[in-house]
Parts: sequence; structure tokens; C-alpha cells
Amino acid sequence: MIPSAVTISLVEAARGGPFVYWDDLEAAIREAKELGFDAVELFAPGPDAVDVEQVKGLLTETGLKMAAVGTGAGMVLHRLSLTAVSEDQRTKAKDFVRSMIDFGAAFDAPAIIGSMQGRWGDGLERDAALGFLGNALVELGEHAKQYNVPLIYEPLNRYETNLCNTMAQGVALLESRNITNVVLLADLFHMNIEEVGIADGLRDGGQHIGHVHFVDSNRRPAGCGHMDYAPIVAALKEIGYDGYASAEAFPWPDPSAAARQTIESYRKYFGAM
Ligand SMILES: [Mn+2]
Repeated sequence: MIPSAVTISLVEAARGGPFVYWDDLEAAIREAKELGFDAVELFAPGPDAVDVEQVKGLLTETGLKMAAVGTGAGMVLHRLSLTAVSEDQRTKAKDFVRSMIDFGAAFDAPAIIGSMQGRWGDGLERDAALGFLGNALVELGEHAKQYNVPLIYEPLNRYETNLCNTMAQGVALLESRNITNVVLLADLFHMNIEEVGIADGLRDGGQHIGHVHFVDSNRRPAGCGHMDYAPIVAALKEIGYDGYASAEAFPWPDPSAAARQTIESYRKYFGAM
């Protein structure tokens, strides 16, 4: 069974980004519970942005899980990147991710490396950048291991990174360094731009896929674009995927409607699995 999750952003600077809920964490958790989600995914400004005990209490009370926590605030708020040219900046980026791995671990949740991967260029060669990224994934994956959670690495579309755009490239990066505690995030929006076929891309990721961003072709909630979900769900079933289908989508037309639309699509496509 593939459980459902919905994103909550507390990062004001990311306003306009693809997160379903905003502003009020408690209200979002309660509404997610009411709609029938299994979990929430949290995009927070930093490791001290929320009262961990209070959020744990809310999750226990509602029976929801924390599916994952994002680390993108390191880029959005602090301009940090794991592939910065400056070693000092790379160290700061790793320190920030480590603090978010610790934060997620309080909820038994893995952290996601998305925009923090950065990009090559501006005097940094592609191979050097991939070397920095690979080394960071090894180190941070090891850090996550003590909590019995993986680290999640997300290939992004070409407008957001030039490092890994497809599942196959993500697999190649992990396998080139025998990285074992890092899994791939298959974001259907990015895959719709980069993969020859989304279902084939999921098969390329295979056992490496540990998280899915469930969203439509235009980054609106599932069911509001032209994504063909049947072959996608069939491919996930084929590879034995049992992680979350997490709604990282625009709050279109508004957060509540986006969450409702998502859970309806989730039931339609994953309900029979
Ligand atoms: Mn994503």
C-alpha cells in the first residue's frame, strides 16, 4: 500500500511555490487528517522553526506521520548549495542539511535534498560539481543512518539544476559511489519534463526510489493537468514501491481545494492497489 501525504510550507520567502498548505501548521495537520491523508511533508525555514514536541503531539493526536522534511530553505533563505565553489560555503550547506536531518529524525522522517544540490557552471566543471554532490550524499546519508532513516535525493528538471535531471542519472550517481542510505525522489512534475516516458523513468529508478511527489503536469494538484496516471501507478506497483505519494503541488485554486483534489485523485489511482 502506498500511503498519501500532503505538503505544508512555513517558508514565507517560498510563497508562490508548489506547496499545498501554508502558514498554519496545526490547522493544516488537522485538515489533512479530516481529508484522510496518512502523513504530512514539512518545508520549514530551519531546524528551530517549530516546537518539535508540540508538532509530535499533534501527529500523535491525529495519527498522522511525518513523511519527510525539506531542506530547500538552505538555498531559499541562506543561498547555500552543496556544490558551491567555496569549500566554506559547501561546509555550511552540509551543516544546514545535517541540522535538518536531525530535525526530521525527531519525527522519524527523512530529509530531502532538492534545490540544495545546486548546479555546475560559473567556473565549476560538471564532474567537479558531481564529485561535491556525491561526496555530500555519502556523508549526509551516513549521518541519517544513525536515525534509521534514509536521505532522499531529488533529481530536478533542467530549469532548476543541471546535475541530475532523470531517474537514470540519479541511479548512476548513487551507484558510481556505492551510496546505500540515499534514495531517489521521483517527482512526477520534473519527470514529465525530463523523462522520455514517466513510467519508464520510474522503472529506471526501480529499487532506488524512496519517495514520490504526486502532482500533475502543470504542477497543479493531481487531476488538474494532462498527466496519465494509470501507467505511472502500474509502474510503481511493478517496482514494488511502498513509500509515500506526497502532494507537492501549487495550492490551486486554494490550499483546501488542492488538498481535496489530491486525495480524490489519490483514491482514484492508488485506491485499487
Ligand atoms: Mn519535488
